[in-house]
Amino acid sequence: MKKIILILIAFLLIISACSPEKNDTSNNPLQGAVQEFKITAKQFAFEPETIEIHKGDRVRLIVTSLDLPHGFSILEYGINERLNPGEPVAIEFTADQEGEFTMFCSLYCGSEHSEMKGKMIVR
Ligand SMILES: [Cu+2]
Repeated sequence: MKKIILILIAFLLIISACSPEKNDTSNNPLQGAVQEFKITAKQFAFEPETIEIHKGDRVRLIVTSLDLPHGFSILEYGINERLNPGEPVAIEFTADQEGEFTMFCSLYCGSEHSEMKGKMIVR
């Protein structure tokens, strides 16, 4: 019985010794920084078209439509917002998945709606 308690205590010590390390990386100014991007949407493009961030970054996108209602979506991040013209929408998330993700208009806005895309690169 005592052995089990000792093992449990050892286990807890290992866990508590590991978790401060995790906190350290998230406090690392190079890794956990907030990256803010101002993105505009209009028929039929986003500007900038490509954004690059680092895995672990806290990201704030401020997206504004300049003409008609558009949508702004990044499926893999569960993002889908409606953009009313002239009303900035703030979208915040942590870049926890690495790769290249399509950001696209999710609200029909005209003949080239399906071409209205951009790219988010998370390294
Ligand atoms: Cu559209």
